[in-house]
Amino acid sequence: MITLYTWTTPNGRKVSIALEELGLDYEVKAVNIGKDEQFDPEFLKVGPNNKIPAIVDGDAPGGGLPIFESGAILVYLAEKTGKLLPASGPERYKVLEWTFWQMGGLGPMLGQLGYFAVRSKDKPPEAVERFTTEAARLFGVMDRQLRANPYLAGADYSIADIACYPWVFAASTLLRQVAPDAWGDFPGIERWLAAVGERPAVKRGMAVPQV
Ligand SMILES: N[C@@H](CCC(=O)N[C@@H](CS)C(=O)NCC(=O)O)C(=O)O
Repeated sequence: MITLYTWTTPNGRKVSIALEELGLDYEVKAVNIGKDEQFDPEFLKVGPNNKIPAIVDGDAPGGGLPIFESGAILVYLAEKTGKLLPASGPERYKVLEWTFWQMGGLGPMLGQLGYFAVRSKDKPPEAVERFTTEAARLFGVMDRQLRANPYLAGADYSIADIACYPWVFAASTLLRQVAPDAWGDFPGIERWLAAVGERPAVKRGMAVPQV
């Protein structure tokens, strides 16, 4: 059994979607980051960076295996099951390319935009503009890829789509209202959002954790 430490945020939902898609048995431990539970010493044993998500795979060879960082978790789950990430060849690197693009670009930039445009008291204009511009650029990159391909890494749905979906979903709803300049005419993204959002496993994963 896998234990998932998570909260109601895009990074957490990447992992619940993957667990649902892969049909893996898991239990959920909600870590309320609004109440600083990510600093609980018990959680730090699996999440030493004070952030969700993290998992412990109780069935790993050699005993319970803790893993933090959503990208590492997605690769681990895909390799454990042999699904959503090709084992070798150019297709594998296409999936990794777009997965890391999310981890190093889309996620952090949208996270900062969300902070400065929504949660910050002062909403400093320079910071809002910097992250709005970068978010718009990243959406443009993503849209070009999705106009030319059904999914981010090409023909097949993969962990790259799972990594991006909860972030783009949040951006297309909340962020679109508070930072409208970040969102333009993105038919490729709109088509992909609808297609991915229709998947039953995505619907189930987006509802985790239930609080
Ligand atoms: N690079 C990390 C980012 C994780 C992350 O930023 N998690 C947020 C929630 S989406 C968090 O736990 N924040 C709590 C905090 O910053 O104290 C990953 O991909 O797992």
